[in-house]
Amino acid sequence: MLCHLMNERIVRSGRYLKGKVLKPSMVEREQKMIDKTNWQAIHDHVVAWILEASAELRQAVKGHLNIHSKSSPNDLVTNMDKQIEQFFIHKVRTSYPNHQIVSEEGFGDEVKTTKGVLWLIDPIDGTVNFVHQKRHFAISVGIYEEGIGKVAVIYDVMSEDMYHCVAGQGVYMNDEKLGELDSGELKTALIAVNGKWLNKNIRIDPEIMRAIARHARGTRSYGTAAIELAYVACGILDGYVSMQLSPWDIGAGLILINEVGGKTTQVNGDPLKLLENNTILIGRKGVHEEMLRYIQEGIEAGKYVQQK
Ligand code: 2AM
Ligand code: CA
Repeated sequence: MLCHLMNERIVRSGRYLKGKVLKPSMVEREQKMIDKTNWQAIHDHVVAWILEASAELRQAVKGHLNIHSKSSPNDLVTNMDKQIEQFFIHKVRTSYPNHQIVSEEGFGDEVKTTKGVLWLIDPIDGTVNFVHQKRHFAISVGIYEEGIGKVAVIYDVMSEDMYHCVAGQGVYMNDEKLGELDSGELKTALIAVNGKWLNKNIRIDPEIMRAIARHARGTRSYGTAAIELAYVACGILDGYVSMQLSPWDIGAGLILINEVGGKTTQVNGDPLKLLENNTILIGRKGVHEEMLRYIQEGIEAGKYVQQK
């Protein structure tokens, strides 16, 4: 408390620190050093934990997996989803006991607000790929403070590619720093979309999705939202649309995309809600607007789009 009061005085007066007279710029620097959470240190912890966990997963795909279905036969969970989630939760609770955790398999906290520091963890994003293909699955960790993205790490476990950032310092694919995303056009864009949204389904009139697919250069489907979002952030894809994703599927990817200047909304253009299931419309500028226009035209023509 004393430190907090002193900091306030330093910032207000711009003059005093430890008895010395400081210039305002020096005061700002000192202020940052005193009371800023060290996001770089947290990022480095996450990277170390992910590398440890991914070694376990690469071993696990060589052996027997214990597989169960959850809400439907396509919604799978394995012993490894649970084991890796518990590993992360133990690490976070030990190192950062005041932080909140939302995670897919339910070992995290009952989180009602985005106050404080919030971790969104998916121990295996793309569990169906993990089970069937033994590749194309990721660990996804996104960290927010007061609802604002701070650290993101997405790790493609089998290719060993890491997409990561500390907010404000740029996105990296492994050691390579990525630039801001340029604006683009749908006719030269590759869009990720799951085939199920192009066929009859309860959430969106497939004609709307087909219009987007028809006007794009091509469509792709990878079966893991985290990797698809990372691909948009680094320009391997130009857009992504999905009618149902959970907070842990998108927590890290949204931070990466925002960091490189991409657009992130629900499919009707509304802002995303961090603690709820969302529809997702993601893209570089230009491409996002064109996809949104096809969706809005469909809605105006009376076609159905279900937001929940
Ligand atoms: P998961 O593998 O962690 O479950 C597959 O298209 C993508 O959608 C994956 O990222 C998958 O995450 C996610 N997914 C699958 N079923 C889902 C559901 N019922 N709700 C939200 N996301 C889902
Ligand atoms: Ca998962």
